[in-house]
Formats: sequence, structure tokens, C-alpha cells
Amino acid sequence: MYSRRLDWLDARPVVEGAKIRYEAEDADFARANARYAAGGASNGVVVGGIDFADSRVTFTVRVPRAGDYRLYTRFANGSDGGAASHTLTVNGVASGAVDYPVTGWDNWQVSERQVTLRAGDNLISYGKGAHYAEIDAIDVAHPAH
Ligand SMILES: [Ca+2]
Repeated sequence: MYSRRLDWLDARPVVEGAKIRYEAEDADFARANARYAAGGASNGVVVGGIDFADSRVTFTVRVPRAGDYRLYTRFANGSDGGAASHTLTVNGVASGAVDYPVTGWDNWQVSERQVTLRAGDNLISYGKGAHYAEIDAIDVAHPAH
């Protein structure tokens, strides 16, 4: 039986709990670069080179209402140094990190955490943390009630 509530985002229905994908290569990135023909990647393209203090990958994520959302980051970490991370900034506020175990390059896995978003547009920005990782895409899930 279909029993999930529908929410509305602009004129579109959104199923609560459903993941909405945002490709990293479609995000606004600086001091980082799109890498094409990335094996196994969503849409075949990822963003890498997030290697500098001023590197940023910023997603505009639009949600129907304020609340806690699940943030799934598709990443690969082939760092020799071990576990990697990106700093996370949500709407200009430092919001901890996204952690990435070593997977090897082009082995795309998902790192999951929670973020608090406001109704409408949100800026979710990744910056360099420990070691190095590439981002393929993020998925944002609307909370189920
Ligand atoms: Ca991608």
C-alpha cells in the first residue's frame, strides 16, 4: 500500500523520504574541476581537485520546508594518507564535516549525515578537509513523518 505523504515543492509533488539527486558537476565549484569519463560515476562526471584551502563545491538545494534532512554524498577517496573529509557549510554556517573512508579512486560510495535546512533554497558547500576525495553527486532526502 502506498502510504507516504506528498509534499509540494513549487508546483511539483515530492514524496517524503525520496532522494533528490544533485550532480556535483552541475554545482557551483571553485578551485576544483570537473573530471569527465569517470568510471562508474553518476552522469559519468565528478568534481575533483578539491585540494586547496579555498576550494569549494556549492550545491543549491531547494526543499519544501524547514527541518532535518538526510544528506548522502557519493564520493571516492583514493588518498594514500587514509580517511578523508570535506568541511561542510550550510547557508554560510560551518556545519562540521563529511567523512570518507578509503575506497580507492573511482569506487563511488555514499557517506551519510544529517543537515538542517530551511524552506526554499539552501547553499550546501563542501571544502577541503583531511586528505583528498572527489564528489560525484549528493542526494537529499526529505524527512518522513
Ligand atoms: Ca556526477
